[in-house]
Amino acid sequence: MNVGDTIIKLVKKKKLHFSLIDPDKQSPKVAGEIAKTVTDAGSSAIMVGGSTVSSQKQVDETVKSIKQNSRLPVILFPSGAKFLSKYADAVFFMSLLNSRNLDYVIREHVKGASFVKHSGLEPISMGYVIVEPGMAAGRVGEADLIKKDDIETAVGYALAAQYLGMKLFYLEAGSGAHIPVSNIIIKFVKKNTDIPLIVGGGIRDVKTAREKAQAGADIIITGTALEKEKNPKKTLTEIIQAIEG
Ligand code: 1GP
Repeated sequence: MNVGDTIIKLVKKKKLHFSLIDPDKQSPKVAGEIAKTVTDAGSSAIMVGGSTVSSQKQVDETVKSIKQNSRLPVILFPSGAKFLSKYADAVFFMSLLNSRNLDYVIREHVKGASFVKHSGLEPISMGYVIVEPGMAAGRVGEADLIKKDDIETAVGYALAAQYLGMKLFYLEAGSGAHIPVSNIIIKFVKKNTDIPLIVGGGIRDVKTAREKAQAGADIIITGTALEKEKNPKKTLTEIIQAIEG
C-alpha cells in the first residue's frame, strides 16, 4: 500500500507522530543520526523540508542519509519545486492556502509536477494553512496568518481543503513558535471536517503534545523539540506515548 493510503488507514486506529528534519539545520550525517533516534522513539514517518533550504543537493544528501538509517517512510515537505528529491518515498503536494503569493498556492506545483511524475515520488495532496505566530514559514510563505482564536476562518480553510479533494489538512504555527495552534481551533476544525488533521509548530513537551492530540489532532509534528534535549530519545518517546494516549 502507498504512503498516503497507509497514513489515512492508520489514523483511523490511532494518533500518529511525524518528525520533521530540516536539511538546513545540520549535516546529512547528523540528519541520519536524528533519523535513527526518531525511529527508535516510535515516530511513524520522517518529513524533510524547511523554509530556508537552498539547494536540491542538500535535500538529496539529507534524504539519502535518513534512508540509510531508518526504515520509516520519508515524505518531502517542500518550500518549492527546486527542493524535491527522487530519493524520498513521497511528497506532501501541499498548497499554502492562506498565502498571498500564488507561487505557494499553485505555481510552484506546476513547476514541480513533471518531476514528481517522472521520479516516481508519491504525491499526497494536502491543504496547508499557517496560524499565528507563523514564524519563518509565515514570513517566507507570505501568509495572511490566521489569528490564534479565529475559529471561523480556520474551519473555512479546512472545509475548503476537504471540498477541493485534498487528503490531509495541516494547521501550522511555525517551527519554533512560542504558542502552538490553540486547542479551540483544533477542536472546531476536527469537529467540522472529515479529513485527517495534522498539527505542528511549537510542540516541544509531553503536556502540549497530549493536549493537542486530545483536542483533535490526528497527527502531531515535531521538529525542534529534540534540539535542546539532553536525552532526545527519551523525551520523544514520552511525547509519542502521550499522543497515542
Ligand atoms: C513543522 O512547524 C513544524 O511544520 C515543526 O515545528 O520545529 O516547532 O517542532 P517545531
